[in-house]
Amino acid sequence: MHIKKYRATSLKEATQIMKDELGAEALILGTRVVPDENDKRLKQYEITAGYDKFEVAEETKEKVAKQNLAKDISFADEMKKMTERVYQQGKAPKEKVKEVYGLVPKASSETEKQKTVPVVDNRVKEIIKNLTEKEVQKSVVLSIMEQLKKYKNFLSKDNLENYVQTCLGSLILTKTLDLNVKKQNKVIALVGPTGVGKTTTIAKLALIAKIIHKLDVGLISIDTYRLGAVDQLKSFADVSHTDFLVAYEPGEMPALMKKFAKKDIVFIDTVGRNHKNDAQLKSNLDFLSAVKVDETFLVLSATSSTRNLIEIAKKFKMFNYSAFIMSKIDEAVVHGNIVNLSSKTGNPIAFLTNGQTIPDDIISADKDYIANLIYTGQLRS
Ligand SMILES: Nc1nc2c(ncn2[C@@H]2O[C@H](COP(=O)(O)OP(=O)(O)O)[C@@H](O)[C@H]2O)c(=O)[nH]1
Ligand SMILES: [Mg+2]
Repeated sequence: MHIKKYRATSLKEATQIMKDELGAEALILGTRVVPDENDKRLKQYEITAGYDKFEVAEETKEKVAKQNLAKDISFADEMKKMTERVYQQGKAPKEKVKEVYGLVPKASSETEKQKTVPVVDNRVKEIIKNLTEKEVQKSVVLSIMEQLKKYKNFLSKDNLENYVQTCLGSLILTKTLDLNVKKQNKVIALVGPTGVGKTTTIAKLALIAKIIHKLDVGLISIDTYRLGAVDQLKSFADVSHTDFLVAYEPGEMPALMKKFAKKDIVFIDTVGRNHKNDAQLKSNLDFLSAVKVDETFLVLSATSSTRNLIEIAKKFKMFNYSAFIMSKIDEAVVHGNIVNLSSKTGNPIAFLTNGQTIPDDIISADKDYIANLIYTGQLRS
């Protein structure tokens, strides 16, 4: 699944640009009017298009491939290139190449240290300060510094930040959820505290599954209060013409699942409960335990402190979740808590959500993206 945005001064023009690039098969997921980037007094039309990887025009594929190539130059690639360069210049004995890949202990001659360390050391101090300000925990910062040490002799003030971000990324675990699951009757549940964005995230995932993958989607809401907590998902189901059922008792769950047996994918929305109250949590668990759930995600707000995130992650362990969904990254001031959470708990991040717009504001978790988000605070998409 790919989502891309197009802007132009008229809707017609934006549609044309989209069709030229993605072909006639691309789907328009949404349109909105936005201020012109260059002149805020003017308006532009923005189209959000959804397209399948294989429907993209050849020419575009090449363009995208080139961009990705530039973007994807990973730490290992960069190390390889540098090593080759040094090698070609005839300055590197074989041991040096091994050392780069951490196969033998690094050389530590005083002259080598003196050549690179002073410039880099000053920058490293700034980097530690930046990471700390982003609320990256000390243990994580130390781990990054440990990794950096290995490459000490190859660092310069120009490449240092890239290395730091790569080291940071290596401490973030991610998981991909394939939504293209036709005829699999895949059951996905979202759990988490109240107000973190579970229902909104389900609406985003459901719409992507429906529109982009053309899946038959079913929605189940667990309402343990009988207080109309399901209204929000029901409204979404009505508008998007998605089948929707409500369970009021755990015992009703098998029958509801039977009704949805032919659905490609079923999303179960739970009502947020106080994570400090085990009995309340357990009541949600009783519903989910009554059926076979393929995958459970714990939704956590990126605006929470590391301490709270870790505490909530512990409390929800009983749900046996496979990954986190970090919501509201657009509202968080700093994002160090994401790497703290992932490295501390050993659980991966599956998605990030960055706003209230359905289905646009959801991003599949990617190490490079998260490392850049933490390091720079930029939400670039
Ligand atoms: N800014 C922002 N708001 C969000 C995001 N996800 C959800 N929300 C908002 O958070 C509020 C609570 O969301 P809801 O889905 O009802 O949370 P739930 O109680 O966990 O189901 C709503 O106003 C949503 O529009 C997000 O990624 N960014
Ligand atoms: Mg909800």
